[in-house]
Amino acid sequence: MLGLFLWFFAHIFKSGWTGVNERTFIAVKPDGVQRKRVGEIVQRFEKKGFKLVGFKLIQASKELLREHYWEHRNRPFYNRLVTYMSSGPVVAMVWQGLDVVKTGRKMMGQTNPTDSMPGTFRGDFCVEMGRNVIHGSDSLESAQREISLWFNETELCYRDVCTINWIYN
Ligand code: D4T
Repeated sequence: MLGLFLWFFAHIFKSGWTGVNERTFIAVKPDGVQRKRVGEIVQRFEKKGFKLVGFKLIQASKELLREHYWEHRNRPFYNRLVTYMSSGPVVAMVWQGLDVVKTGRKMMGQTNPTDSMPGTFRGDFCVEMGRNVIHGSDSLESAQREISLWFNETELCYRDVCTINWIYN
């Protein structure tokens, strides 16, 4: 019941999605799952201090992926991207914390792994743009759209963590 209330609150009042309650959608792509990078990706988000709110292994349908990458529908790589993303299961996650959208993107690195610094997921785990291991929302608006697309409200866990005062002042 509390979860339902918080979900409505977050959707109606944007402030519910900001500050320490900011959330982002992160997905380990099929290559990342096959190459066993899930554990390390989860570990780095946990080590950083972010809170895991949603997590599932899912074989995404092409319909879901076309919707997810709708902004790229007219780009030449769109069909190839949808095929790649549907080629195996994806680990879909929601992470929460202060500035998690921006920080998540920094942790990922650039779209092209060649431009990604060592220490980032794409800098460390992959070499080609068409197999770049991880997705992360690029704005608060994208995060909200993607979280509602991939998760329903009952799959998200709003919970307190006892380390909060050791992460935020
Ligand atoms: P995603 O959305 O997967 O997190 O990647 P980015 O946010 O870093 O990059 P994007 O939306 O511009 O691209 C989405 C996805 O398409 C692949 N891609 C991209 C590709 O195969 N060829 C291309 O020329 C571009 C620009 C890689 C990521």
